[in-house]
Amino acid sequence: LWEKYGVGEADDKESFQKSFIRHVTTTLARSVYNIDNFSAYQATAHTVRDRLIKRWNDTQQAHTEVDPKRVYYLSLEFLLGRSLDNALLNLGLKENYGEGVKELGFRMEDILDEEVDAALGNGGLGRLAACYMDSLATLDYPAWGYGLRYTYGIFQQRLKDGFQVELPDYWLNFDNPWELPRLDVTIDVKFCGTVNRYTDETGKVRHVWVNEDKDTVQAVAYDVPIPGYGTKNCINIRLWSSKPKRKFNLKRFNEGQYEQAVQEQMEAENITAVLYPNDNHMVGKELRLKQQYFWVSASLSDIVRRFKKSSKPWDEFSYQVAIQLNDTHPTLAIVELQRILVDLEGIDWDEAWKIVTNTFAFTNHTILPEAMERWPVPMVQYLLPRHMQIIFDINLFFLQAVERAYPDDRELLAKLSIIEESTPQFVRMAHLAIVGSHRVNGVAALHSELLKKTIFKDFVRYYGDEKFDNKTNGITPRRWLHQANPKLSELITEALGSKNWLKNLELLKGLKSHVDKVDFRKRWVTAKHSNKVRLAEYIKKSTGIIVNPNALFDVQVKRIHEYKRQFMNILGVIHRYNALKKLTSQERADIVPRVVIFGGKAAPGYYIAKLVIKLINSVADVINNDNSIEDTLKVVFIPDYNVSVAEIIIPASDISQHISTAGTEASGTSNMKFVLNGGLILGTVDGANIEIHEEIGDDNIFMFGNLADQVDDLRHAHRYRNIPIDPSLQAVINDIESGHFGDSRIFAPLINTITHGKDYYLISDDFQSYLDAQKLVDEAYKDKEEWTKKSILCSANMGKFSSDRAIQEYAEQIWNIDPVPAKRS
Ligand code: 26M
Repeated sequence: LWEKYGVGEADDKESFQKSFIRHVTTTLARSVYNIDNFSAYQATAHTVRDRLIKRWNDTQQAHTEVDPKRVYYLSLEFLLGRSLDNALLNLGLKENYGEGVKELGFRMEDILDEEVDAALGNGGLGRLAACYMDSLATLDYPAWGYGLRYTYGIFQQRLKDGFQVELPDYWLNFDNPWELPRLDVTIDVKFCGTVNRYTDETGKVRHVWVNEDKDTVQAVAYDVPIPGYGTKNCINIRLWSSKPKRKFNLKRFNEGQYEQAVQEQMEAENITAVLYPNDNHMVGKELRLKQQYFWVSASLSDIVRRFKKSSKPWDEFSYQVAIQLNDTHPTLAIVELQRILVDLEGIDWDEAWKIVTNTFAFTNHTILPEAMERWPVPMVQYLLPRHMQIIFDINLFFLQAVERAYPDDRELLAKLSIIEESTPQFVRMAHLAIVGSHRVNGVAALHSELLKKTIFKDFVRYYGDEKFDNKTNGITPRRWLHQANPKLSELITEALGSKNWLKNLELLKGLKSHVDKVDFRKRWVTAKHSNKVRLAEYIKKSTGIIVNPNALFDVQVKRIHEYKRQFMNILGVIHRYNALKKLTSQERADIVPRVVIFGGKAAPGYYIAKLVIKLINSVADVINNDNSIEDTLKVVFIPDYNVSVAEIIIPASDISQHISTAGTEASGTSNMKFVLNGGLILGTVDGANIEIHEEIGDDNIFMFGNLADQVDDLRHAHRYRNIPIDPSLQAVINDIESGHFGDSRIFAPLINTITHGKDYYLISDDFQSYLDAQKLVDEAYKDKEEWTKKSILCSANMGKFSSDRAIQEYAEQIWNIDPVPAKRS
């Protein structure tokens, strides 16, 4: 049939052009004599979409035939970025289609640049989910993503007088070719109501949850196809959008209360309106809890419906279904499945609980106490009365088992309890997630160890440590090297003799034998240089600042957070500036010029993080306009850091900073992206930095600072003893306080975090060793040939950090799933 109707098969230039013109004239209803870049983008996107749908159908058909165990990745965030370039490359269409648009008078780069990012995530956790979907598709695993289709993604960042201002990200303003609305897949989701007890025909006590129509909302599915690289497989992310079940309150309308008549409708639509912009920080908003249940309920009913189609008995559920919880955000899924099995299917509690725990596994992404999800019991009780009962029962049976194992340890019961016995009580979502899962993992070796030694220590004591393991994060080399850095990708392919490295990143090891070839190094440097020119142009366009592509590009781009210590970075910049000013012109001639580049969003309510942005911009203003230092230092804050900006910044970096206080950054994933692109890193002994160090060796990374096991003692000392501030740091603080960077009063709360606070993130303790490490960077960069060798060895040793490796570990060790390749029809 596909052949007969000529839908979405052919890959050649002519078929592309035919389809392009058809979409311009029909889908867009435009004249072919009047196509702007945006229309060209839409027509190209729709042409690619046709091909995606074909593969997507073939993949679903293969899954239906085999009916394998499937994995469901539940994530409130999928930070996909743009899709067109990625789809063209993964499908192998880029060359032919590039020729095709060229003949029609367009440049593919301009077309690609028309796409808005799908920014349905905050940062690391959301982007990780996107990389994992790419790997699941590439490795042919039968997998689904489930998430929410937010009307507004992460806010857009502008700068005004150096301060961050937030603009809404209304990304669906124009048509979105990367989603397939499934108006036929709708699911009712209940809220509030009451629970009735009854005795069923077998004499068993059962519960039924009933509510009013006005408290039910409808979930509508929107499917986002995710193509694998070098495979026919194309998997699906199902995003739910909320809409009212009861269309309109006619009674209210007839009473003349128009506003009230539409209010219910608006409240329903509100549920998926906006992505919460907090990263590594919990906010206890009721609407956020409603989002979580709405999403979990719709997803589980979809999953259960699919399972029921195969008519297998319930005790085979966990042999057909694996559900991965991306942090605690979907933890209610555990309760919801238990409710479905017990209340709706009439399965005995214990049997149901076995099915539930064998189905779920939980990934923790942070150890920061302020990020731990806790929900007030009265709030859960009001919105989800039956779930609250079930949580209490889960907790009771769990604590009874603990009590049997440790009859004399009453403190242990309080520590392990899912319920925090405060006023009001709280539900501890991480505890619920651990109790309801068969496996719990951290995202880098150190992080997973710290979980076992600190916040989950008591659970390790009870369950033993087999339940807790590590799955070090990974990134997709398709987007983060092949797509973002085409020049380097081409050079690597040529040197290795094939593109196989894109599916087996360990093959990059083959680059090692090229390190000593002068010509290869020259081409490596040329690729890096052209990326730096591209970034310099972007900086000029987005900030007006002119930077020298021959300078050392020093980059820190990530969410702005105290634990990530952008503050320490800018304090170090001030130190450097003051040192440069003291030099004579002759001495300055020996200095390697530096461009220090920042980027990242602060949560709108995070006052201190916003002050850090202001300080960076104030310091940049002074330094960039001081001719006396003769362009040896420039400071840039690139606004609105997002996935597509990252794709320009990362390949252009010489050194990037990953300088979190030891023990606070669970993994970090941009560190992997930088090194894969031949950028060196300056980092603390934290997260995945440690494993990157192990892989690339001492000579190719700059590590500094106190270790995680020293942090507690240092914090204790800051709290209870008078620790003098590091003298170099004090000098920098004095400089800010003297008004050198504008009215210092606005920075007082920020400076206080070090001087009058407890220096919780240990900037003073690490400052000297940070400056020392920076000095080593300056020295090393002077020897260009040696630096280039380091750069090559960095990429060459990054095989481990492919998301393919990570996904294979999850698939084999946690999910127990096998690949199901789609057949070509
Ligand atoms: C929670 C409650 C209410 C509103 C928002 C949240 C919330 C949202 C995102 C909490 C945490 C969120 O993300 C955490 C995160 O991104 N963690 C990062 O995960 C990466 C992938 O594993 C790691 O590499 C980073 O180190 C870690 O900070």
